[in-house]
Amino acid sequence: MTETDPIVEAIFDAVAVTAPEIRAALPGRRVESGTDNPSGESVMAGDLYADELLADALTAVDGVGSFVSEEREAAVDAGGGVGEDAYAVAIDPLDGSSNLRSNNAMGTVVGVYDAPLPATGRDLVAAGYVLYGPITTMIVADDDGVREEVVEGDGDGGVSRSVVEDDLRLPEDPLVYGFGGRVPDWPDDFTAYAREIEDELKLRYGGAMVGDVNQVLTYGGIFAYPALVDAPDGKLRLSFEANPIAYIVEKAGGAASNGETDILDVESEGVHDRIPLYVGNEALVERLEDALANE
Ligand code: AHM
Ligand code: MG
Repeated sequence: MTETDPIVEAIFDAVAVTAPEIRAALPGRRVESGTDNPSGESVMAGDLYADELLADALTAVDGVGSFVSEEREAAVDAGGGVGEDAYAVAIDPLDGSSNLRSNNAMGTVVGVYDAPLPATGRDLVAAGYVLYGPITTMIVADDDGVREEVVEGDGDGGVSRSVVEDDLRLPEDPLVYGFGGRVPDWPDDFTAYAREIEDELKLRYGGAMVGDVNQVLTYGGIFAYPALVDAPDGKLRLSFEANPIAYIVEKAGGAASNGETDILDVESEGVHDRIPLYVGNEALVERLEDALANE
């Protein structure tokens, strides 16, 4: 598929239209909703609001066959079989929503699959994310490459999408790293790798994958949410987080691994499966794989 795929364009139009509305609704939704999601995590009011808005917007798009969300147990049938002519859209509505309380970055992650979920990352035809930073930006990746757009609401329910970078590539000389979890929970081999990296790169960790990966896309480097001693599958979800981010970073010339193999090749058993994620400049990801293989 290419950037001219009208269904993919309509999907990202719909995501962009929700962005100013989600942003405007956040100030009143910085509290826990009182419910847990299918991954057993506490859901913020902002997560629920974003999920509902995105579900309505995306199931209304012709060519979206199903809507699958990190916040929902089951897929929403949008009235079309998923395949070549209708896609499954997988959404993390508000990635990094624990940052709501501290007012730091967060975003919306989008994966467009041409197969029903669970699927592999090879079934992605496009992926992207909205980043709620000081500016609302949207990254869109497809077969043609990776673009960065600025999304602005017109105050009347419409939005403009302005491309500010039409061929985003990871810089060759990496500058930054960000690793999730607590050091005592990391396996020794990953800790040894991290010790090397912290002498070479600058720590930039904000606690929202979209924000931290956006720094890697901008400056070069590596982001990881590693396998943990007591949680070998890490924290991030394959369908909603790891696959879309892997697709984007690989289209930008980087690499993405679960520690052993390309994330995009990993078979998914259930839509809420977790997976360790190591993503960034190819040389850094290869070194990581070597470090984990030498345990
Ligand atoms: P979420 O989708 O429920 O917000 O969880 C995923 C987030 C990622 O954005 C981020 O990389 C990670 O959780 C941060 O976790 P931690 O607070 O353990 O560093
Ligand atoms: Mg998330």
